[in-house]
Formats: sequence, structure tokens, C-alpha cells
Amino acid sequence: MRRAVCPGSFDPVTNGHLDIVSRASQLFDEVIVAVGVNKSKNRLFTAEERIAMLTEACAGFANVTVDGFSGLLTTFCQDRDVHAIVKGLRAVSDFDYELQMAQMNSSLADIETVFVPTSPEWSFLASSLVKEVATFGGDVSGLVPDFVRERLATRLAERRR
Ligand code: COD
Repeated sequence: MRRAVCPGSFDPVTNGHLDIVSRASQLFDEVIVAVGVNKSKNRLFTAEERIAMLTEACAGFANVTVDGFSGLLTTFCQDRDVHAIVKGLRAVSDFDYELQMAQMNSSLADIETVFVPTSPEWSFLASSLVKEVATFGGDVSGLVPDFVRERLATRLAERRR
């Protein structure tokens, strides 16, 4: 059984993330989307909310499950007997950081990182930009699933009150 983890913050999940998850699901028998829970970081959505959105967004993929993790990603992988991490690459700037993490993770455990190049249509897409555009009233439809766009609008309205 070939298993892989697709890790990330997913604050919130975008169509770029889902493209990588979808392609990973074709490369591996089983894919776990792992939502990082780092309490020191200021997130727009809680871990539970991010996991719920991903679970809904990934419902169509038969071999994909969603879970949260805290601490080291390598520990999560070892606990699940997973030896592959799938990461999306958008640009050279992603590569610098991702290469460093891949090498650190492989020095910590018997884990290979597989890089999947972004599809051209999502190469500019990042959760941080989606949040910024939505904060200033821009239209993010087509960049995230519709239900995520609605939850984003609701959360930003709550923050403005
Ligand atoms: N197209 C393709 N790929 C994309 C796109 C897009 N438009 N947008 C994002 N991605 C990819 C990213 O490149 C990344 O691979 C993944 O999707 C998740 O992206 P984010 O932004 O949601 O998540 P990150 O990059 O903030 O997640 C970082 C982790 C949580 C994976 C990382 O910090 C981690 O592993 N933390 C655990 C602690 C640990 O083990 N630290 C040691 C690391 S060496």
C-alpha cells in the first residue's frame, strides 16, 4: 500500500491545494491531508474549522482522508507508517524553502518528499492572498470552493464587528 501525506496550514483551503491533493490521490493508494496545528500562529480559521472545510472539499476523493497534527510532521508520518510527503511547488521561491524542509524531514526519518508542480491556472494562488483580496472586498470566487468563499465572508464580517 503506497501512502502519502499532503501537509499544510490550509487557512483556508484553495483550489491550488485541491489540485495537488487530487493529483496525489492518483499517484498514491491512500492520501492523508494533514492540517498543521501551530498554536503560536495567528490563523483566520481554527484547526477544527480548517479540518471541516478540507473534509467537505475532499469528499469526492475516495482514497483521501483529513486529519490534524501538532508537533513534527515526521512524527505524524511515523505514527501512520507513511513514508512520502507530497508538496506543491509554485515558484523558485517555494523551492528554496521546500527543499530545506524536505532535507530536514528526510534527516529526521525515513521519508521522501515528492514535489508536484502547480497547474498554471493556480500558480499565483496562496491562502494569504485569498484572505487579503477578500478582506478588501475583492472577488475570490473561482479561487476557492464556493462554501469556503462563504465562510471566509462570514468570518471577515465577524472580525469587522
Ligand atoms: N499550487 C500548488 N501548490 C500549492 C498552492 C498552489 N496554488 N498553494 C499552496 N500550495 C502547496 C504549498 O506549496 C504547500 O506544499 C502546501 O500546498 C500547503 O500550503 P500552505 O500554505 O497551506 O501550508 P504551509 O506551507 O504553511 O505548511 C507548512 C507545514 C505545516 C507543512 C510545515 O510548517 C510543517 O511541516 N510544520 C510542522 C512542524 C515541523 O515538522 N517542522 C519541521 C519542518 S522541516
